Amino acid sequence: MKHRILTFSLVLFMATSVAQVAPKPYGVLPSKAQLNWHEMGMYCIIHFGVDTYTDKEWGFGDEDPAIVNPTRFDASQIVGAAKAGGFKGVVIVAKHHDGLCIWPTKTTTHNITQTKWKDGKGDMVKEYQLACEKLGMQMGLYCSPWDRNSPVYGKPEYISLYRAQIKELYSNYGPLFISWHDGANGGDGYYGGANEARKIDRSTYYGWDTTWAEIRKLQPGATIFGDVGPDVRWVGNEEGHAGLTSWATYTPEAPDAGNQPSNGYVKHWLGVEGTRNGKYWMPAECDVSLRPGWFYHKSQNGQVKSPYTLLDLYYKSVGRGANLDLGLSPNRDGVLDDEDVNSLKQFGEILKQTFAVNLAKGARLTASNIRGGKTAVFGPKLVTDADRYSYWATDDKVLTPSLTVELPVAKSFNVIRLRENIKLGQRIEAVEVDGLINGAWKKIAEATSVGANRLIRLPQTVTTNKIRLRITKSPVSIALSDFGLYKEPDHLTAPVISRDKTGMVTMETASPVNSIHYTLDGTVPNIKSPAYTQPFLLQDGGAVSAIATVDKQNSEAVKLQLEVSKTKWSIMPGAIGSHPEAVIDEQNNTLWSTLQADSTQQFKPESIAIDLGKVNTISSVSYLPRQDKILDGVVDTYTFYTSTDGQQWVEVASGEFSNIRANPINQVIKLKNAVSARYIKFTGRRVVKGNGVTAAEIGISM
Ligand code: FUL
Repeated sequence: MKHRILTFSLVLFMATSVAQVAPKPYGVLPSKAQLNWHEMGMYCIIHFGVDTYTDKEWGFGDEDPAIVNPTRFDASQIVGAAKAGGFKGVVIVAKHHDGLCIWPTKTTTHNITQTKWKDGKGDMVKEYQLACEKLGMQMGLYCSPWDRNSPVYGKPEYISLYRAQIKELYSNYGPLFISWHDGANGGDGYYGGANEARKIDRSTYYGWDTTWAEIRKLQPGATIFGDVGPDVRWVGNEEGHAGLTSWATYTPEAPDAGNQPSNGYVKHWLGVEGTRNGKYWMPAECDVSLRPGWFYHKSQNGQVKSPYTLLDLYYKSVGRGANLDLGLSPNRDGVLDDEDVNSLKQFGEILKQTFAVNLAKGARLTASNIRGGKTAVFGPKLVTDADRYSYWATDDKVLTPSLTVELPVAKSFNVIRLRENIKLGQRIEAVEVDGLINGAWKKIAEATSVGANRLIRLPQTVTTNKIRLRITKSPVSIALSDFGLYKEPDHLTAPVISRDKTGMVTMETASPVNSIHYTLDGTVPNIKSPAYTQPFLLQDGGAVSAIATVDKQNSEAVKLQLEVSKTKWSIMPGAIGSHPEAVIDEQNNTLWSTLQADSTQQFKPESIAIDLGKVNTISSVSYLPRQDKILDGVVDTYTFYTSTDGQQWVEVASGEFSNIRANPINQVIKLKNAVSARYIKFTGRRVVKGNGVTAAEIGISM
């Protein structure tokens, strides 16, 4: 009996001492699938389908699958390009809103077997799976809940059909890292020939709880992405950045995939920052496309994001504890254009070069406090061992410790990396970093929220042998797993190109350069291209590309696609609403608005007519929605007209600005045939929200 009491108290003693040693987890914690997701940091999302051939962003659902024929489709080329960019996986859009399934599904005949590709015997999802396996990349799937082809969309039967699609996809294509569910839902479509609008209640129609439970059974290793989770939240923009402060935890207003804050949507979307001490572990995904649109459009060649633009987005997403999901758009042949491949490759190289060596490795690390004095278990050395889960911890009562990093010799760095062991929750709230400069401590950086990853990109390179990290705010003891110092390779910043209202083009650089070279024909400039010496006139628009050079080093090229200059344009009489002239002032931040203050007033279509001052040959027209992230008056159904006398109008384009709610970029509509006209008219026929029409700019290209 005595012996038993002794053993019992020994066990009790051991249990309490272990409990005292390891810090108690703080708040909600990530699941295993979420830990894998955090470790990935970056992946790509691949859009290919009928839209690739119709030149649209959203198909209506009535497209003939026979138009799809990617004769050179090569999943390895696409996945390989993502891998070269440093991405760890790819999400395949297996079905977009148009409903075409790019795998031979049994759930609908509207699938890959109806295409010309491989005589209808191919399976794109399978080919992606094999390419991923070969290249050591993880795979995820996107099967759009909104289906503009399905006759039963909007009815209860559709939900069983959707779940059957999920079941096929999640049973036959290996393990997935993410189950991706977009938030665009309901509206008009083909729906098996009904050609009507079908409204659904986003929060109840899909029965997400049941679908999610099925997904968890089929793919336990996958995180589930939706506008508001449940595992990964949408950051709230398609620009690729999270908030400067970004919490992995989040308390959505209602945890369903359809909830949106009611006023302003994106502007007031909390997903960008998350919620400190939120109810769920639900980190942000930042999705953005390598090109302006998600699908391939030849007209967007030359607008592929440059390696340094991608790098900037990397710091603003992955560097803020979120993940980057970059859109890739295979062309009609079924491969990525060289331009896209090259940008990815160069971006990957910059990342590799930057993060190859942690300059803090081998430094003498002195912590103001070590948990229980146990240097081997919780000492600061663990922050440079490249293990995301081994960590330096402090005693429970020590909330604002500091860590001094003494390098054997002075080093130059411009990136600082911090990580917490997130298995113990997101603990740290704020940090500051000092460098010993000329014998005195000088603050060189500060940040709020650390979490899985925090990269601080310094405005200048710092050279020193002594750095001090101060945790300035934490509600509990800390568990820091990583402290890194890195040097992003030196590079020359590209020139900034701008054009004023009179049509004069100017090129500027932040610091002095030897020369700037440019082209006007869309080709990439080099040192032999004409040198820029003074502003020049470019009223007809076109593509202006430029590089800067210093001592034989070239910057990357920038390209500005300019429309016809609006110098001589005027608004025709009769325009209603406020500031009609704003649509031709070449200022993206001003707007014309017919929104009515009286909220009982209903929306009605409104038009604005412009005199171009002379006859132009118009090959495309454009609408730039308001750029202030407010959705009121943003047009999603439009008509453009032209006229030679300002009285008789001919309709030249009409349709839908797909995805304008989530991605409010300039909407360029190529006319079927170029038109000679002096007058243009734009009509907003439907808006995503509000009781009037707004526009930042209306433009034309020759
Ligand atoms: C959105 C869709 O509406 C877009 O077309 C695109 O697929 C993007 C990634 O998600 O919800």
